[in-house]
Amino acid sequence: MPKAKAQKSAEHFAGISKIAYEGPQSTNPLAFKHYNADEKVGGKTMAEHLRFSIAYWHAFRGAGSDPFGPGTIVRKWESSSKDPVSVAKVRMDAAFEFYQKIGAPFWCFHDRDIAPEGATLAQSNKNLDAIVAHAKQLQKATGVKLLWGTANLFSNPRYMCGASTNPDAHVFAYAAAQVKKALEVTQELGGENYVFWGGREGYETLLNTDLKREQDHLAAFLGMAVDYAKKIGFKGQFLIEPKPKEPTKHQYDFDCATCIGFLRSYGLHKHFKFNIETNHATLAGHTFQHEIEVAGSAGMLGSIDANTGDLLLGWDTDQFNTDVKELTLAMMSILKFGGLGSGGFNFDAKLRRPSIDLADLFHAHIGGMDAYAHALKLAHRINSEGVFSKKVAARYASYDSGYGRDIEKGKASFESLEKLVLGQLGEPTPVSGKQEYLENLLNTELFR
Ligand code: XLS
Ligand code: NI
Ligand code: NI
Repeated sequence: MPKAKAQKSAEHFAGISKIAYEGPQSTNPLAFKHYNADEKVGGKTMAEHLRFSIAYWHAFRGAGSDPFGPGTIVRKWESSSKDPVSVAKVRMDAAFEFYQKIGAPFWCFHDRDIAPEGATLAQSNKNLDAIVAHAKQLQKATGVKLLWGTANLFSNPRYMCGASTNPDAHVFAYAAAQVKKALEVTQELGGENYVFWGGREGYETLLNTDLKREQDHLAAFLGMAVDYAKKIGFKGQFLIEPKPKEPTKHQYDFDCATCIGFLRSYGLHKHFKFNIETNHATLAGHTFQHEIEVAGSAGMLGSIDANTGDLLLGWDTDQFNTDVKELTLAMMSILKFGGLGSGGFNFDAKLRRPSIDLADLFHAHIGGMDAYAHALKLAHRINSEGVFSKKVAARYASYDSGYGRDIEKGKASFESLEKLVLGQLGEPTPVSGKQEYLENLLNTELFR
Protein backbone atom coordinates (compact mmCIF):
# COMPACT_ATOMS: atom_id res chain seq x y z
CA MET A 1 0.00 0.00 0.00
CA PRO A 2 1.79 3.14 -1.19
CA LYS A 3 -0.01 5.35 1.34
CA ALA A 4 1.28 3.43 4.36
CA LYS A 5 4.74 3.41 2.84
CA ALA A 6 4.66 7.18 2.39
CA GLN A 7 3.67 7.60 6.04
CA LYS A 8 6.44 5.29 7.18
CA SER A 9 9.13 7.19 5.32
CA ALA A 10 7.96 10.38 7.06
CA GLU A 11 8.68 8.82 10.45
CA HIS A 12 11.78 10.45 11.93
CA PHE A 13 12.16 8.30 15.03
CA ALA A 14 11.55 4.95 13.36
CA GLY A 15 11.81 1.99 15.68
CA ILE A 16 10.85 3.99 18.77
CA SER A 17 7.17 3.93 19.66
CA LYS A 18 5.25 5.98 22.20
CA ILE A 19 6.93 5.71 25.59
CA ALA A 20 4.71 3.82 28.01
CA TYR A 21 4.57 3.73 31.80
CA GLU A 22 5.74 0.32 33.05
CA GLY A 23 6.26 1.03 36.75
CA PRO A 24 9.27 1.05 39.12
CA GLN A 25 10.05 -2.64 38.54
CA SER A 26 10.54 -2.20 34.78
CA THR A 27 14.04 -2.53 33.35
CA ASN A 28 13.04 -1.30 29.88
CA PRO A 29 15.18 1.79 29.20
CA LEU A 30 12.52 3.16 26.86
CA ALA A 31 9.71 3.12 29.45
CA PHE A 32 8.67 5.36 32.33
CA LYS A 33 9.22 3.96 35.82
CA HIS A 34 7.47 6.79 37.68
CA TYR A 35 5.80 9.19 35.23
CA ASN A 36 2.29 7.88 34.75
CA ALA A 37 0.40 10.79 33.15
CA ASP A 38 -3.07 9.82 34.40
CA GLU A 39 -2.09 8.72 37.92
CA LYS A 40 -3.52 11.00 40.58
CA VAL A 41 -1.31 12.59 43.20
CA GLY A 42 -3.37 14.52 45.74
CA GLY A 43 -6.42 15.14 43.53
CA LYS A 44 -4.58 16.11 40.33
CA THR A 45 -3.06 13.87 37.69
CA MET A 46 0.71 13.81 37.20
CA ALA A 47 0.17 15.39 33.78
CA GLU A 48 -1.74 18.28 35.42
CA HIS A 49 0.92 18.79 38.09
CA LEU A 50 3.95 18.57 35.84
CA ARG A 51 2.91 20.03 32.46
CA PHE A 52 6.17 18.86 30.84
CA SER A 53 7.53 20.86 27.95
CA ILE A 54 10.29 20.29 25.40
CA ALA A 55 12.74 23.11 24.62
CA TYR A 56 13.03 23.43 20.85
CA TRP A 57 16.46 25.09 20.97
CA HIS A 58 18.16 22.22 22.75
CA ALA A 59 16.20 19.21 21.49
CA PHE A 60 16.04 20.32 17.84
CA ARG A 61 18.68 23.02 17.30
CA GLY A 62 21.43 21.80 19.59
CA ALA A 63 24.03 19.75 17.75
CA GLY A 64 26.56 19.34 20.56
CA SER A 65 28.91 22.21 19.68
CA ASP A 66 31.06 23.72 22.41
CA PRO A 67 33.74 26.48 22.43
CA PHE A 68 36.33 23.89 21.38
CA GLY A 69 34.59 22.23 18.48
CA PRO A 70 31.58 22.08 16.19
CA GLY A 71 28.49 19.93 16.56
CA THR A 72 28.70 16.15 16.71
CA ILE A 73 25.00 15.33 16.50
CA VAL A 74 23.80 14.71 12.93
CA ARG A 75 20.05 14.53 12.26
CA LYS A 76 18.77 13.35 8.89
CA TRP A 77 16.11 16.04 8.62
CA GLU A 78 18.78 18.76 8.61
CA SER A 79 19.77 17.76 5.07
CA SER A 80 16.24 17.22 3.77
CA SER A 81 16.39 20.28 1.44
CA LYS A 82 18.61 23.15 0.30
CA ASP A 83 15.95 25.68 1.31
CA PRO A 84 16.26 26.61 5.01
CA VAL A 85 12.53 27.28 5.40
CA SER A 86 11.74 23.80 4.03
CA VAL A 87 14.25 22.26 6.43
CA ALA A 88 12.63 24.22 9.27
CA LYS A 89 9.29 22.61 8.42
CA VAL A 90 10.65 19.05 8.30
CA ARG A 91 12.56 19.66 11.52
CA MET A 92 9.34 20.79 13.12
CA ASP A 93 7.56 17.63 11.92
CA ALA A 94 10.29 15.64 13.66
CA ALA A 95 9.85 17.73 16.81
CA PHE A 96 6.11 17.12 17.00
CA GLU A 97 6.65 13.39 16.42
CA PHE A 98 9.04 13.45 19.38
CA TYR A 99 6.60 15.43 21.59
CA GLN A 100 3.94 12.83 20.93
CA LYS A 101 6.18 9.81 21.43
CA ILE A 102 7.62 11.12 24.70
CA GLY A 103 4.14 12.24 25.84
CA ALA A 104 4.99 15.91 26.49
CA PRO A 105 1.88 18.08 26.37
CA PHE A 106 3.83 21.32 25.76
CA TRP A 107 6.75 22.83 23.85
CA CYS A 108 8.69 26.14 24.01
CA PHE A 109 10.70 28.10 21.43
CA HIS A 110 12.68 31.22 20.59
CA ASP A 111 11.63 32.96 17.36
CA ARG A 112 15.01 32.25 15.73
CA ASP A 113 15.01 28.54 16.70
CA ILE A 114 12.02 27.73 14.61
CA ALA A 115 12.58 29.93 11.55
CA PRO A 116 15.77 31.18 9.91
CA GLU A 117 16.69 34.83 10.34
CA GLY A 118 16.53 36.76 7.07
CA ALA A 119 18.61 39.66 5.76
CA THR A 120 16.04 42.17 7.02
CA LEU A 121 13.51 42.17 9.84
CA ALA A 122 10.72 41.99 7.25
CA GLN A 123 12.27 38.84 5.75
CA SER A 124 12.74 37.29 9.20
CA ASN A 125 9.09 38.01 10.00
CA LYS A 126 8.03 36.40 6.73
CA ASN A 127 10.04 33.25 7.48
CA LEU A 128 8.57 33.16 10.96
CA ASP A 129 5.01 33.48 9.66
CA ALA A 130 5.53 30.50 7.33
CA ILE A 131 6.78 28.29 10.16
CA VAL A 132 4.20 29.50 12.67
CA ALA A 133 1.45 28.51 10.23
CA HIS A 134 3.04 25.05 10.05
CA ALA A 135 3.37 24.83 13.85
CA LYS A 136 -0.27 25.81 14.22
CA GLN A 137 -1.33 22.88 12.03
CA LEU A 138 0.90 20.49 13.95
CA GLN A 139 -0.44 21.72 17.30
CA LYS A 140 -3.97 21.14 16.03
CA ALA A 141 -3.19 17.68 14.67
CA THR A 142 -1.35 16.46 17.81
CA GLY A 143 -2.96 18.40 20.68
CA VAL A 144 0.50 19.55 21.84
CA LYS A 145 0.32 23.12 23.18
CA LEU A 146 2.69 26.03 23.53
CA LEU A 147 3.88 26.62 27.09
CA TRP A 148 5.77 29.78 26.17
CA GLY A 149 7.42 31.68 23.39
CA THR A 150 10.37 34.05 23.55
CA ALA A 151 12.68 36.08 21.34
CA ASN A 152 16.36 35.38 20.82
CA LEU A 153 17.93 38.76 21.65
CA PHE A 154 21.44 37.44 22.18
CA SER A 155 22.83 35.40 19.24
CA ASN A 156 22.91 37.95 16.42
CA PRO A 157 26.05 40.17 16.56
CA ARG A 158 23.83 43.29 16.67
CA TYR A 159 23.04 42.29 20.27
CA MET A 160 26.66 41.90 21.36
CA CYS A 161 26.23 44.75 23.89
CA GLY A 162 22.70 43.78 24.89
CA ALA A 163 19.25 44.38 23.45
CA SER A 164 17.14 46.73 25.58
CA THR A 165 20.28 47.65 27.58
CA ASN A 166 22.36 48.38 24.48
CA PRO A 167 24.09 51.78 24.54
CA ASP A 168 22.71 52.33 21.00
CA ALA A 169 19.00 53.27 20.86
CA HIS A 170 18.88 51.80 17.34
CA VAL A 171 19.51 48.33 18.77
CA PHE A 172 16.85 48.95 21.46
CA ALA A 173 14.39 49.81 18.66
CA TYR A 174 15.29 46.65 16.71
CA ALA A 175 14.81 44.49 19.81
CA ALA A 176 11.43 46.15 20.46
CA ALA A 177 10.31 45.35 16.92
CA GLN A 178 11.50 41.76 17.31
CA VAL A 179 9.69 41.21 20.61
CA LYS A 180 6.52 42.80 19.19
CA LYS A 181 6.49 40.08 16.54
CA ALA A 182 7.43 37.33 19.01
CA LEU A 183 4.47 38.32 21.20
CA GLU A 184 2.16 38.22 18.20
CA VAL A 185 3.25 34.74 17.15
CA THR A 186 3.12 33.45 20.74
CA GLN A 187 -0.45 34.68 20.89
CA GLU A 188 -1.21 33.15 17.48
CA LEU A 189 -0.04 29.76 18.79
CA GLY A 190 -2.03 30.06 22.03
CA GLY A 191 1.08 30.40 24.23
CA GLU A 192 0.19 30.27 27.92
CA ASN A 193 3.19 32.40 28.93
CA TYR A 194 5.88 34.60 27.41
CA VAL A 195 9.47 34.55 28.71
CA PHE A 196 12.06 37.31 29.02
CA TRP A 197 15.56 36.02 29.57
CA GLY A 198 18.06 38.87 29.53
CA GLY A 199 20.80 37.00 27.72
CA ARG A 200 23.13 39.97 27.28
CA GLU A 201 21.25 42.47 29.42
CA GLY A 202 24.22 43.24 31.63
CA TYR A 203 27.78 44.41 31.24
CA GLU A 204 31.35 43.26 30.72
CA THR A 205 33.04 46.31 32.28
CA LEU A 206 31.76 49.34 34.19
CA LEU A 207 34.43 51.42 32.41
CA ASN A 208 32.06 51.76 29.44
CA THR A 209 28.70 51.28 31.16
CA ASP A 210 26.04 53.63 32.56
CA LEU A 211 24.38 51.09 34.84
CA LYS A 212 21.55 53.41 35.89
CA ARG A 213 20.54 54.26 32.32
CA GLU A 214 20.75 50.62 31.23
CA GLN A 215 18.43 49.56 34.05
CA ASP A 216 16.01 52.37 33.19
CA HIS A 217 16.03 51.19 29.57
CA LEU A 218 15.37 47.57 30.56
CA ALA A 219 12.39 48.73 32.62
CA ALA A 220 11.11 50.90 29.75
CA PHE A 221 11.34 47.90 27.42
CA LEU A 222 9.40 45.64 29.79
CA GLY A 223 6.81 48.40 30.21
CA MET A 224 6.35 48.58 26.42
CA ALA A 225 5.88 44.80 26.33
CA VAL A 226 3.18 45.04 29.02
CA ASP A 227 1.42 47.80 27.05
CA TYR A 228 1.58 45.91 23.77
CA ALA A 229 0.30 42.66 25.31
CA LYS A 230 -2.64 44.62 26.67
CA LYS A 231 -3.24 46.24 23.30
CA ILE A 232 -3.38 42.95 21.38
CA GLY A 233 -5.26 41.13 24.15
CA PHE A 234 -2.47 38.63 24.92
CA LYS A 235 -3.61 36.87 28.09
CA GLY A 236 -0.51 34.76 28.74
CA GLN A 237 1.60 35.25 31.86
CA PHE A 238 4.82 37.29 31.51
CA LEU A 239 7.82 35.54 33.05
CA ILE A 240 11.30 36.82 33.84
CA GLU A 241 14.02 34.16 33.84
CA PRO A 242 16.79 35.27 36.22
CA LYS A 243 20.42 34.41 35.55
CA PRO A 244 23.40 36.06 37.24
CA LYS A 245 26.02 35.78 34.50
CA GLU A 246 26.90 34.08 31.22
CA PRO A 247 27.10 35.25 28.53
CA THR A 248 27.88 38.61 30.19
CA LYS A 249 29.96 39.01 33.31
CA HIS A 250 27.06 40.55 35.23
CA GLN A 251 23.40 40.31 34.27
CA TYR A 252 20.77 42.63 35.71
CA ASP A 253 18.23 39.80 36.26
CA PHE A 254 20.69 38.26 38.72
CA ASP A 255 18.29 36.14 40.79
CA CYS A 256 14.66 36.25 41.94
CA ALA A 257 15.33 38.59 44.88
CA THR A 258 17.17 41.09 42.65
CA CYS A 259 14.39 40.96 40.06
CA ILE A 260 11.68 41.48 42.69
CA GLY A 261 13.46 44.65 43.84
CA PHE A 262 13.93 45.81 40.23
CA LEU A 263 10.34 45.14 39.18
CA ARG A 264 8.90 46.77 42.31
CA SER A 265 11.02 49.89 41.96
CA TYR A 266 9.70 50.41 38.40
CA GLY A 267 6.10 49.47 39.32
CA LEU A 268 6.17 46.41 37.04
CA HIS A 269 5.80 43.62 39.63
CA LYS A 270 2.07 43.00 39.06
CA HIS A 271 2.75 41.97 35.47
CA PHE A 272 5.52 39.42 35.97
CA LYS A 273 6.25 36.10 37.59
CA PHE A 274 9.42 34.01 37.40
CA ASN A 275 10.66 31.22 35.22
CA ILE A 276 13.20 29.61 37.54
CA GLU A 277 16.03 27.59 36.06
CA THR A 278 17.92 25.20 38.33
CA ASN A 279 21.31 25.85 36.73
CA HIS A 280 20.80 29.64 36.97
CA ALA A 281 19.98 29.32 40.67
CA THR A 282 23.25 27.52 41.36
CA LEU A 283 25.24 30.00 39.23
CA ALA A 284 23.82 32.71 41.51
CA GLY A 285 25.10 30.79 44.53
CA HIS A 286 21.66 29.54 45.55
CA THR A 287 19.92 26.20 45.66
CA PHE A 288 17.03 25.51 43.28
CA GLN A 289 14.69 25.33 46.29
CA HIS A 290 15.89 28.74 47.52
CA GLU A 291 14.81 30.44 44.28
CA ILE A 292 11.42 28.69 44.42
CA GLU A 293 10.93 29.86 48.03
CA VAL A 294 11.85 33.47 47.18
CA ALA A 295 9.52 33.59 44.15
CA GLY A 296 6.71 31.71 45.90
CA SER A 297 6.86 33.93 48.99
CA ALA A 298 6.34 36.96 46.74
CA GLY A 299 3.43 35.28 44.90
CA MET A 300 5.58 35.22 41.75
CA LEU A 301 6.26 31.53 41.13
CA GLY A 302 5.53 31.04 37.44
CA SER A 303 7.34 28.22 35.67
CA ILE A 304 10.45 26.05 35.80
CA ASP A 305 13.29 25.56 33.33
CA ALA A 306 14.07 22.00 34.39
CA ASN A 307 17.77 21.23 34.18
CA THR A 308 20.85 21.10 36.37
CA GLY A 309 24.47 22.21 36.27
CA ASP A 310 27.66 20.51 37.22
CA LEU A 311 28.86 22.11 40.44
CA LEU A 312 32.47 21.40 39.46
CA LEU A 313 32.07 23.57 36.34
CA GLY A 314 31.27 27.27 36.50
CA TRP A 315 28.81 27.66 33.65
CA ASP A 316 25.31 26.80 32.47
CA THR A 317 25.86 23.18 31.40
CA ASP A 318 22.09 22.59 31.00
CA GLN A 319 22.08 18.90 31.92
CA PHE A 320 19.06 16.71 32.52
CA ASN A 321 18.35 16.53 36.23
CA THR A 322 18.11 13.06 37.74
CA ASP A 323 18.77 14.10 41.35
CA VAL A 324 15.60 12.90 43.08
CA LYS A 325 16.65 14.40 46.42
CA GLU A 326 17.12 17.90 45.01
CA LEU A 327 13.89 17.63 43.05
CA THR A 328 11.92 16.37 46.06
CA LEU A 329 12.97 19.46 48.02
CA ALA A 330 11.95 21.62 45.05
CA MET A 331 8.59 19.86 44.67
CA MET A 332 7.89 20.20 48.42
CA SER A 333 8.13 23.98 48.00
CA ILE A 334 6.24 24.07 44.69
CA LEU A 335 3.35 22.06 46.18
CA LYS A 336 3.37 24.26 49.29
CA PHE A 337 2.81 27.32 47.08
CA GLY A 338 -0.04 25.60 45.22
CA GLY A 339 1.80 24.55 42.03
CA LEU A 340 2.81 26.44 38.92
CA GLY A 341 -0.53 27.66 37.52
CA SER A 342 -0.04 28.42 33.82
CA GLY A 343 3.63 27.36 34.04
CA GLY A 344 5.16 23.95 33.59
CA PHE A 345 8.43 22.04 33.70
CA ASN A 346 10.33 22.86 30.53
CA PHE A 347 13.41 20.74 29.80
CA ASP A 348 15.89 23.51 29.10
CA ALA A 349 18.52 20.78 28.93
CA LYS A 350 20.74 19.36 26.24
CA LEU A 351 22.40 16.11 25.35
CA ARG A 352 26.12 15.79 26.14
CA ARG A 353 28.33 16.16 23.06
CA PRO A 354 28.98 12.43 22.60
CA SER A 355 25.26 11.51 23.00
CA ILE A 356 24.67 11.34 19.27
CA ASP A 357 21.94 8.70 18.90
CA LEU A 358 18.27 9.51 18.37
CA ALA A 359 17.53 7.22 21.32
CA ASP A 360 19.67 9.45 23.56
CA LEU A 361 17.07 12.19 23.21
CA PHE A 362 14.50 9.75 24.62
CA HIS A 363 16.73 8.49 27.43
CA ALA A 364 17.45 12.08 28.47
CA HIS A 365 13.81 13.16 28.66
CA ILE A 366 12.60 9.88 30.16
CA GLY A 367 15.15 10.29 32.95
CA GLY A 368 14.15 13.90 33.60
CA MET A 369 10.42 13.16 33.56
CA ASP A 370 10.80 10.13 35.82
CA ALA A 371 12.95 12.02 38.32
CA TYR A 372 10.34 14.80 38.57
CA ALA A 373 7.46 12.30 38.81
CA HIS A 374 9.27 10.36 41.54
CA ALA A 375 9.97 13.60 43.38
CA LEU A 376 6.34 14.69 43.03
CA LYS A 377 5.12 11.47 44.69
CA LEU A 378 7.64 11.75 47.52
CA ALA A 379 7.01 15.46 48.08
CA HIS A 380 3.26 14.98 48.13
CA ARG A 381 3.55 12.27 50.78
CA ILE A 382 6.04 14.26 52.88
CA ASN A 383 3.91 17.41 52.72
CA SER A 384 0.60 15.71 53.37
CA GLU A 385 2.00 13.90 56.40
CA GLY A 386 3.41 17.21 57.59
CA VAL A 387 6.81 15.60 58.15
CA PHE A 388 8.67 18.92 58.08
CA SER A 389 5.87 21.48 57.97
CA LYS A 390 4.61 20.53 61.44
CA LYS A 391 8.11 20.97 62.83
CA VAL A 392 8.56 24.31 61.07
CA ALA A 393 5.21 25.53 62.41
CA ALA A 394 6.18 24.45 65.94
CA ARG A 395 9.48 26.34 65.60
CA TYR A 396 7.63 29.62 65.00
CA ALA A 397 4.77 28.98 67.46
CA SER A 398 5.87 31.82 69.75
CA TYR A 399 4.56 34.22 67.06
CA ASP A 400 1.08 32.66 67.12
CA SER A 401 -0.14 34.35 70.27
CA GLY A 402 0.64 37.03 72.83
CA TYR A 403 3.44 39.48 72.17
CA GLY A 404 4.72 37.30 69.23
CA ARG A 405 1.43 37.82 67.42
CA ASP A 406 1.57 41.52 68.28
CA ILE A 407 4.96 41.70 66.51
CA GLU A 408 3.50 40.12 63.36
CA LYS A 409 0.40 42.36 63.49
CA GLY A 410 2.47 45.52 63.84
CA LYS A 411 1.14 46.11 67.35
CA ALA A 412 4.46 45.88 69.19
CA SER A 413 7.15 48.54 69.59
CA PHE A 414 10.69 48.75 70.95
CA GLU A 415 9.25 50.24 74.17
CA SER A 416 6.58 47.53 74.68
CA LEU A 417 9.14 44.76 74.05
CA GLU A 418 11.76 46.35 76.29
CA LYS A 419 9.20 46.43 79.09
CA LEU A 420 8.49 42.70 78.64
CA VAL A 421 12.16 41.70 78.59
CA LEU A 422 13.00 43.80 81.65
CA GLY A 423 9.93 42.31 83.39
CA GLN A 424 8.45 38.81 83.05
CA LEU A 425 10.44 37.54 80.00
CA GLY A 426 14.07 37.91 81.00
CA GLU A 427 16.63 35.80 79.07
CA PRO A 428 15.42 33.52 76.16
CA THR A 429 15.99 29.75 76.47
CA PRO A 430 18.04 28.44 73.47
CA VAL A 431 16.29 25.76 71.38
CA SER A 432 18.13 23.33 69.05
CA GLY A 433 17.63 23.80 65.30
CA LYS A 434 17.97 19.98 64.95
CA GLN A 435 19.49 20.21 61.47
CA GLU A 436 21.23 16.82 61.44
CA TYR A 437 18.11 15.08 62.80
CA LEU A 438 16.06 16.71 59.99
CA GLU A 439 18.59 15.72 57.32
CA ASN A 440 18.39 12.13 58.54
CA LEU A 441 14.62 12.34 58.50
CA LEU A 442 14.69 13.45 54.86
CA ASN A 443 16.77 10.40 53.93
CA THR A 444 14.38 8.14 55.87
CA GLU A 445 11.48 9.62 53.90
CA LEU A 446 13.24 9.30 50.53
CA PHE A 447 14.06 5.64 50.97
CA ARG A 448 11.13 4.28 52.97
C1 XLS B 1 19.89 30.46 28.88
C2 XLS B 1 18.46 30.43 29.12
C3 XLS B 1 17.58 30.40 27.86
C4 XLS B 1 16.18 30.78 28.22
C5 XLS B 1 15.32 31.20 27.09
O1 XLS B 1 20.68 30.28 29.77
O2 XLS B 1 18.17 29.36 29.96
O3 XLS B 1 17.65 29.17 27.24
O4 XLS B 1 15.53 29.74 28.89
O5 XLS B 1 15.81 32.30 26.42
NI1 NI C 1 16.25 28.71 30.47
NI1 NI D 1 20.00 28.60 31.03
